[in-house]
Parts: sequence; C-alpha cells; structure tokens
Amino acid sequence: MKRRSFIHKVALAGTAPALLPKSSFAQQTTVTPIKNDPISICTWNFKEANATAGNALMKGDNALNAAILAAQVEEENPANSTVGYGGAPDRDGQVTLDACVMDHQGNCGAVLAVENIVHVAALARDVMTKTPHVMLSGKGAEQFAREQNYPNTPLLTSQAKAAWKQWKETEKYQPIINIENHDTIGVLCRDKEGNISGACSTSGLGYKMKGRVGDSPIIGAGLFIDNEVGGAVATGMGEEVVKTVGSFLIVELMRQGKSPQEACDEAIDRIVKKQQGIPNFQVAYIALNKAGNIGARCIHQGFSYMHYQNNQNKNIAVKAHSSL
Ligand code: SD4
Repeated sequence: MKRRSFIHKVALAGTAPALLPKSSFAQQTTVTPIKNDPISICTWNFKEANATAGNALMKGDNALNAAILAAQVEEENPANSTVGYGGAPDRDGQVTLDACVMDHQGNCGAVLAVENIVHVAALARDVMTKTPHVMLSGKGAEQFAREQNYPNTPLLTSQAKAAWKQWKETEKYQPIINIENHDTIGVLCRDKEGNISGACSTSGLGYKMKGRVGDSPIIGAGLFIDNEVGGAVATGMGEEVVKTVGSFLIVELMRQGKSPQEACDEAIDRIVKKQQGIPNFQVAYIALNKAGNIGARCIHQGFSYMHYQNNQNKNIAVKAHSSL
C-alpha cells in the first residue's frame, strides 16, 4: 500500500466513524495510486542492459525485477571483463563475483565472493526473499545457489585467462581509472507505481587479493534505496566507497533536501578531499530521486551512464570532479 494512502486510511480510521458521512468511506477506497513514467538508469554505457530494464518497466514489471534483468545482461556478457561471466579473475586465477539488491520496502540481499554462478544479482534477491539473512558469502552462497538450482558455470573465459597470464608476468597491482568505458553495473529503476529499487553486480577489481570484497555487495556503500527519498549506486574503487558509505550518504543528503546532483557532488568531494593530491583511481555515483530527477558525478573524466525514459535510452557523459 502506498504510504500516502496508508496514512490517509490510518487518519480516517482514527476518526470516530459516527462523525464521518458515508461518502468519506467511499472516498478512501477510490484513492488512485499516483502513476509515474518508468525510469531506468545504469552505470557506464550498458545500452542493452538499460533498455532491457526500461522495456520491462514499460510492460509493468516492478522496479526490482527490471533492475535485476538489466544486471543479467552484463552478467552474461563475456566481453565485459568486470561483471559476471568473462570477468577478470583474482590473483590466483579465480573469478569471484559480488552483488546486491534492494527494494522499495527496504528489503535487501547480497552475495560475496561467489564462484561458478553467473546470475549473482538474482541470487542476492533469493538471499533476500528465501532466507532470514541479508548476506551470504563464498562457499555458503554457492551451496545456497545449488539448492536453488542455479547452474554451475565456470566463469573464467579463455580471453580473461590469457589477460590474467599476461598480468602474471609482472604481477603489478595498480588501480585502473576506467576500464574501456565499462565496469561494474549498478542499476536504479522507478516503476509505474513510483517505487524505486536497485541492483549492483561486479567481478570486482581485476587481479584482486583472494577474498577481497569491494563496495558493490555492501548495502549503503555500493547501493542504497530509500523509497521515500530515492536511490544511489556506485562504481569504481570500492575501498574508497566503503570508507565513506557513499550510496547511503547520497540518499541521506537527498533526504535533507539536496538534489541528486548536489548529493553526488558532495559524496565525490568527501573522497577527493581525503586524498593527498590527485587520486589515481576512479569512483562514480549515479542517483535518482522520487520525483525522477537524476544526478551523477565521477572523480575522473571517462564515466557515463544510461538513462531510459519516454522510450528513449540515452548515454550521458558525466563531468569529473571540479578540481580535476
Ligand atoms: C569494486 N566497485 O569491487 C567494484 C568494482 C568496480 O572498478 O567498480 N571496479 O570495488
């Protein structure tokens, strides 16, 4: 039930029925939900993924389903070296995936360091809906996936293996600013009911230490939704996003009255201010509020996001932090 109509009904329920004309009760049942035009935004230039979410929303699918459908497009894409099948492995040559989802009721689920499962955003939803927990990691998450009949799929493609072998020649671990204009997929959707939900899915930093987990499956860091306010999602150097609880920060700033753009600006500013000199890593945020306003900011040039609305799916280049 929508919050407004719920409050309306509670208010009416709290009033002595004898004082209300019959027509008042008739009115409360005919409150029509506010319709909104569907919106989907996602990190980077994941055109097909965002169109998939947009089309699902137009057909009346809910925001959470749509966001997960978008994530699945990239999870299956072998050419994307930072998400799902075809993702870059860790130092030991194993691909480990992280994902989370959050819905308009504040429910959330996450999986961390999962091997051999492609659709980890859907698995995160299953953690949310089918277990009493919020997060499952490693072997436990994989066991749960098997119980839910997820296929066992080796995630290391020959292309990713060749790149890893080449990396092993020097084993130089350094942050990458932008990976060929694509990276972690973070999706925020608003459905026809006006509800906002989101999903985030990644293989994390390429050649990371075994067991390393970034921001993407951490609720509040990689993704946060508050359906009264809006949502935010992150991509880039997860350690820096975790340190500033970036997505939660953005949603709280929007709650305090900042626009999505102002909130993203401040969240990026908090990271940049802590650095000595110019950061050698990328972080980018996108945010969506209840009114359908969008904000985005990145540390370095090269980040863009997709925006689906009114049957149009556009790639929007994002301005870098003002000091860079
Ligand atoms: C992480 N934020 O694991 C993710 C992945 C990413 O550039 O976006 N890498 O830190």
